[in-house]
Amino acid sequence: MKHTYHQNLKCKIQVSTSYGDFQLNNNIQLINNKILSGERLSKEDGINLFKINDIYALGNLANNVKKKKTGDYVFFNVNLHINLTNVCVSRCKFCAFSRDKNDKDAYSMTADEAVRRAIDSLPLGITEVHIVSGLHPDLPFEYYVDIISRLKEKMPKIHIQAFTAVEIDYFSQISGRSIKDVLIILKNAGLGSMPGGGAEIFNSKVREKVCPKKASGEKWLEVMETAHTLGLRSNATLLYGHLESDEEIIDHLISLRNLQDKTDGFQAFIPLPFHPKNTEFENTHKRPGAFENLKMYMIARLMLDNFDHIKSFWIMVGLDIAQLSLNFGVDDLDGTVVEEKITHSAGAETEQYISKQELISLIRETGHTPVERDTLYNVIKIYKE
Ligand code: V47
Repeated sequence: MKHTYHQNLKCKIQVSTSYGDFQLNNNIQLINNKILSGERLSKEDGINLFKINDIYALGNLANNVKKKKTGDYVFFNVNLHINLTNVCVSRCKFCAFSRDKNDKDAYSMTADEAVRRAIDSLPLGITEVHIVSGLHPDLPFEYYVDIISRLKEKMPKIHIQAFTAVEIDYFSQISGRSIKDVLIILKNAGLGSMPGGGAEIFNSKVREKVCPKKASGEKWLEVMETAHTLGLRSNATLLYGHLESDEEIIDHLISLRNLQDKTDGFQAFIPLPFHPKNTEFENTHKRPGAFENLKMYMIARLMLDNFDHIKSFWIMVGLDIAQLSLNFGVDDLDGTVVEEKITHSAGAETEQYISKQELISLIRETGHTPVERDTLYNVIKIYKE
């Protein structure tokens, strides 16, 4: 029989699609069975999850896990982000925020300025100040301790979540103290918990290419383990959409999962999509799209079975995807934020502030119950209809 071009093509597509569908449905079924029986997903399962493009099926799995953990609650917090300085000796290739100290637009806040900024945000009802900064070549460790003590003195009820594991490692180097001592001094000054930044991607080959001067993945994990042992809880992140492979992402998640088994000190995982504008990757990369972002949330939820919270940082994915993510495994929205410089230096077009009321409406529209939390996930208020 003579086939037309279209008949041939249709035939080929049908054959290959039905085989592909069979394989993928099989993968979803296997993964679903594992989840239902409480079996942990393997590295191979994780890599297979990336191949599944049926986001309804994947979303269903992730959402079921989310519901088991937090029911129909979706958490949010009212916070202020502060970046004390953009001067950084690390100059990571994915970062558009950092500057050398003599650059015209380099800045460093005084302790007074940082405290003033926090006090000015009190009328917004903030319960948390979140501080992440560059690795400044000249500011001494005492500068950071002083800021924490003064913030705590002026606002004793506000939780201070500050300094990535990379910053803590740097403080250890500039002060000549051990990581443990640095953390004890900061904790005594009023540090409440640590953000999850600086994790990027743990794989050393990729890390060497995207942030060669930064503390290693092993060091990041070591600092977090020490912090958790001292009773400081923290978050964890992943920067994706640059040079990393699916396998390297899964390895990153498994490293976090292993440490969580040991310490139970992580509160939330936040996947961060790379924004390439004004970075070395501006001409070679584009920002991950909606599909990739949702998939990342779902995969994180399914792989990180020992993390209670998967958080969407709406600043990086946009409010639309942040809202949609609530039906794809995410249970937490960060936050009111107020000021954000890192992603906005790299071309983010989102606002920098959203009101508490807007966050509540956004969550309600998805059929979830908004729950205002403090930094340690104590419930402040449940917003029932
Ligand atoms: O570590 C830097 C990332 C992080 C870019 O713990 C970039 O609750 C995208 O960690 N495109 C800092 N991302 C922010 C961060 C964070 C944010 C919100 C909540 C929490 C939390 C932590 O931002 C850095 C790096 O991974 N980053 N440059 C960029 N061009």
